[in-house]
Amino acid sequence: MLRAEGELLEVDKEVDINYEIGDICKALHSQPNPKAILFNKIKDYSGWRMCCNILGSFKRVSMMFNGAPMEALVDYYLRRIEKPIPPVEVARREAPCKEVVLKEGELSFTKLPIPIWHPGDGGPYITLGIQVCRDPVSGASNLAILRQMIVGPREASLNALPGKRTYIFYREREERGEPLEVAIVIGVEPAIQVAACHSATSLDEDEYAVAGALKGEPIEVVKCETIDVMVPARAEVIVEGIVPPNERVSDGKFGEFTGYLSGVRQNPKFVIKCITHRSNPIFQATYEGMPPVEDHIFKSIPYSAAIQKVVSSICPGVSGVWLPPAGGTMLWGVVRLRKMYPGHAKHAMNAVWATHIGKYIKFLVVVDDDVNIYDPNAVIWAISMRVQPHRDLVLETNSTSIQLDPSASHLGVTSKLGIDATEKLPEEGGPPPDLKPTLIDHSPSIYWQSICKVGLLRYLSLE
Ligand SMILES: Cc1cc2nc3c(=O)[nH]c(=O)nc-3n(C[C@H](O)[C@H](O)[C@H](O)COP(=O)(O)O)c2cc1C
Ligand SMILES: [Mn+2]
Repeated sequence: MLRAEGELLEVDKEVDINYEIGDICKALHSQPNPKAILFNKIKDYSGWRMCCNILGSFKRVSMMFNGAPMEALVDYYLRRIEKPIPPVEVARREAPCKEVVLKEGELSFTKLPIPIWHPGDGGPYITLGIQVCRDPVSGASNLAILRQMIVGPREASLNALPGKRTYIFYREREERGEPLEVAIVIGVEPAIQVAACHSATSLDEDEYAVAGALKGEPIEVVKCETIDVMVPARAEVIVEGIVPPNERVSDGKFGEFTGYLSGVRQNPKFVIKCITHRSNPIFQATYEGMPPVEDHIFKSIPYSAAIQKVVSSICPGVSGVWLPPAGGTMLWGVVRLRKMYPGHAKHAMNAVWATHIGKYIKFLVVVDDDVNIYDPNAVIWAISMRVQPHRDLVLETNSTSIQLDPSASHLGVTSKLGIDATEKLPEEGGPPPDLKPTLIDHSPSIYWQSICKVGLLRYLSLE
């Protein structure tokens, strides 16, 4: 499909997983609308191919949603996930991900083409593994994308940040002295990749059902060989394993989604129990680094949607939330509001900051509903023309941060700025009605009405 749409670069030149793929991907990202890339020949890994940047443009993300324009994707996502479609189990022999099952003596991460991405990284990193585990109570499958550094032939770190579901499940097991069973799934269809960044509202929400809803049909899943976890039958590679309690390994440095190398941290340890893969496997990976790259682009849809869903239910008038990729899809947020009462924009800010993903937003801008929240020019216009800094800023200190904010003086702690860029009511200190300038409005003009009716080119007899 990507090939037919001209969205795929196919590379036959042999490439090295150590730094070369990283450098190529970095260069790819400096091009406008970077394509997906497929490496057909990988040094020392004959029989393997590698794909990167599959969902690294909004055009390709929108292919999942019938080609909807970027501005409509969050609403499409929310509409699709309203009707979860549970997965269906298939037999082992029908699961392409089990075409090859490695033997005990072969169980090593060195069997897989895992790149070293940036100079300065602490080791090879799996950057687009989907980590699947289960809620011990309901059995619901949980998906996540967590970077993993290879620290030994059978060992890798697991970087589940505090508050993530994977972290909660691991800590629950750890307190009981038990391991968490985790499968790393590599090479998945877009619906699964996006569902792995879904913010479930409860621990028993099955994220395969979210992936099914996004796809419009059930995801086929199959039992693992050695652990009680279900994995997508059509995946390219499965690494089954456990994360034992009370063990930590050094993880880092790594060129992160902030554009900075992160420091070394102690993270839980993943240990391999089994590896299976297709007979002609494609290893999927993604380049992390200076925004915007694939991580920021596709994640903006489920993250913005998660906040919008909760906020629109507790604050009236909120019709859009957008986390732009340039802010790391986390540190900068924009809210579109139809203002109804004094202080409404601040109500909206507090609602956003109260959500699971929204609590990480450091700069939060609220605009009126005549502003396109997806257009940075429009947002800068609103801030420029509708804000009085002494009146319209909210500063919060000692608040929650992403752990990786390179500006923070304490890990996980940040101050936050809310910018109320809505037009102010008189009660909010806005201009009194007799002084209030009005926006240029063409609608009373007969010419404007004709242009809108037939379109500019037709109006000019150019079409
Ligand atoms: C490419 C990529 C890498 C990510 N790496 C991490 C990571 O290392 N740690 C983390 O906590 N979240 C990471 N995330 C975000 C999580 O995948 C996301 O928040 C997910 O919903 C967490 O799932 P969970 O709450 O089920 O654990 C990453 C996202 C993407 C797209
Ligand atoms: Mn999840």
